[in-house]
Parts: sequence; structure tokens; C-alpha cells
Amino acid sequence: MSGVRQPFGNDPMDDLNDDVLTHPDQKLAKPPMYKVVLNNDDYTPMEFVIHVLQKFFRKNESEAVQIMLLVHKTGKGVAGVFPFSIAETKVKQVNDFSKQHGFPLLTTLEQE
Ligand code: TYC
Repeated sequence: MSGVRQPFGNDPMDDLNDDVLTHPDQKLAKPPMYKVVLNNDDYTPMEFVIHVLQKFFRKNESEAVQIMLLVHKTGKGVAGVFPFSIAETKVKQVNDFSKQHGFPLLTTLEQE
């Protein structure tokens, strides 16, 4: 190898310039994101909802209280935003966890 880059094609270093292409690149496109939405109900204790927000969504106590109160007052609130497979897993984990504890707390998915 001479160290002189060829002017056209066939140069592995070209890949390093993908992020400055003016055309959007499929490989770099942002994945669609999904909101994990908490739904209000009349039976799940407030403390349990706060615990869920801390355990599954890594919220601190004051963030968790705020989100729980928003859901309690308005009917819905966003617990977190994730790529599809992570959001889907969180919904399943939270809904299973709530059932195991005998509460009807429900999370659902919404595309952002
Ligand atoms: N509304 C419930 C109560 O008064 C509390 C609650 C908040 C339940 C948020 C679900 O997603 C929820 N105990």
C-alpha cells in the first residue's frame, strides 16, 4: 500500500464519512420511539404506582410522585420513551408485576 487514497470507490475510509452525507442514510436514521403510557384506575394504590415508576423506569421519588399525580388527575401519563422492543418489554413486565400484586394498573404503548 502506498498510503495514497484512490480517488473513486473501493476505499474503506469512505465509510467514515457517512455522517456528513447530505442524503439521509438508512443506517443512521433514528429508530421510531414508543411511549410507555400509564393509565389511571380507581384501585391501584398511589404508593404502588410510585414504586413501579422507580423500579421499571428509574425515576427518583419526586419524579415518580409527579408522574403518578399527573396520571391520577388527567387519566394518563408517560412513564418513559424507548425503542419498540424495550418499550414492549416494559409494558409486559409492568402489567405482569401489577397482576402478581393483584392490582389493575395498566401500561400501554403509543408511537411518539
Ligand atoms: N387513581 C389511583 C388512586 O386513587 C392512583 C393511580 C395513579 C392509579 C396512577 C393508577 O396509573 C395510575 N389510588
